[in-house]
Amino acid sequence: MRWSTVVTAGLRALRIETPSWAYGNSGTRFKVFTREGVPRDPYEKIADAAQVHRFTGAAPTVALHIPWDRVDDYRDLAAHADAHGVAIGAINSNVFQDDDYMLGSVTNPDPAIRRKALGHLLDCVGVMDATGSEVLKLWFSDGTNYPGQDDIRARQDRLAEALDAVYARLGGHQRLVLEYKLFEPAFYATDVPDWGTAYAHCLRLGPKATVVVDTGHHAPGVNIEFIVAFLLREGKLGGFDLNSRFYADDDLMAGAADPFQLFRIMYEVVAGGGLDGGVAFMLDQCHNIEPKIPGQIRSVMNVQEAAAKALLVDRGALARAQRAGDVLGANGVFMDAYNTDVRPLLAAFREEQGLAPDPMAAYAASGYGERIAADRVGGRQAGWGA
Ligand code: LRH
Ligand code: MN
Repeated sequence: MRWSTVVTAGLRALRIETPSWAYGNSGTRFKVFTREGVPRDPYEKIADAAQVHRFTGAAPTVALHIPWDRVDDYRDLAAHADAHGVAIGAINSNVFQDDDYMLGSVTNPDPAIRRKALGHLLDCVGVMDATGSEVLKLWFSDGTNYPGQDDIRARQDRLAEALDAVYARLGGHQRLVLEYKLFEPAFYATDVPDWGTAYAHCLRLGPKATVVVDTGHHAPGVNIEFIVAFLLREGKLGGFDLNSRFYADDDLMAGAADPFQLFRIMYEVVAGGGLDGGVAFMLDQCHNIEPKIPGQIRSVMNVQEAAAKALLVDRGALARAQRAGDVLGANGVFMDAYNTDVRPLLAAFREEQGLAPDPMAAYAASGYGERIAADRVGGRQAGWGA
C-alpha cells in the first residue's frame, strides 16, 4: 500500500484548531438549546478543548472570540491552556453584536462608530500580545439590506482605512486573516462578500494579510476547491473555517454534509503545499443539538479522514492521465483515493502515537462528559449571547 510514509507524514503535519464557542450553547434565532455540563467561562471551554486534543492528538490549539472569551488576565488563561496541553490559537474579533454596529462597524457612516470598532480590533491585537497568538481573524458582518441604503464604494474606502490601521499594529510574528461571507446578517450587500474582495484587500495590505475560507460562506454550487487552489497558488490562503452545510451557513460538523467536498478541498490543500505550514485549519461550528466535545472529536476525525484520502491520491498516475487527456482515467485515480476506507489507517496512526484507535469510544469511556455534567452546577452557561 502506498499510504504509509506520504499519508502518515501528512497527517502528522495536520493540526486542527477548535473554536472556544463550539463548547458553549449555540442555536438559531428560533432557539438556543442548553444542556448539562456546558462551560461557564473560557477556562472551562479550554479544559473541554483539551479533551479533543487528548483523544485525537490533532487539535493542539483553541481559537478565542472576544468578548465571548474576555478574562482579566490573558497570560493566566494561556498558562491554563498550557497546563491542559493545548495553546491559544487565533483571536477572533467581534464587531457584530453591539447596537452601535447596526449600520456597520468599520464601514459605518458615523466616524465615531468606526473609531470604536477599530479600537476593538486593536484591542484584539493586544490580546494576541498577551496570549502569544499569531493569528488575528477578522470577520465583518458589515453590509446593507436595501439598495441605496449606503454607498458601496465609500464603505470599501472605510474598510480599507481600518484594515490599514490594524495591519500597521501587527507585531513581527503576527498576521491577520480576513474572512468573507456572501450574506447574513446583511441581506442586500455584504462588504466582504466573497474571496475576490478579501483577496484584493489582502493583496493591497501586504504579506501579513491572507484570506480565510469558511466553507459555509458561499453561494450554493460554488466550487470552493477552485478558490483554495487559486489562493494557495497566490500565497494568499491564510486558513479555513471548516464546517459543513446543506443550505446556508449551517455550521454543521466538517465533512458531515458533504464529505466528498471536504476531500476535494483537502486534495487542493495537499497538491498546493498547504500542509507545509502557513495555513490555519480551524473548525467553526455550532453543536446546536449534539453533544459538543464528541461533536468536535468527530469533526477532527472527519478532517483527518478527508486529508488521509487526499494524501492517498496517486499524484504520478493522476498527472500522467491528465497529460494524456484521459478524462476517465484521471477521474478514476481521484475516486480510488476517495473510495478508500482510511479508517483502519487512522486507527493504526493513532495507536502509533499511543492514542486509542477510536477517539469517540475513548472519550465516552473516560467519563469526562458525566463528570462535567455533575460538577458544573450553577453559574451562567457560556453562549453567543446574541
Ligand atoms: C461568521 C463566522 C465567523 C465567526 C462567527 C462565529 O458567520 O463564521 O467566523 O466570527 O462565525
Ligand atoms: Mn467562520
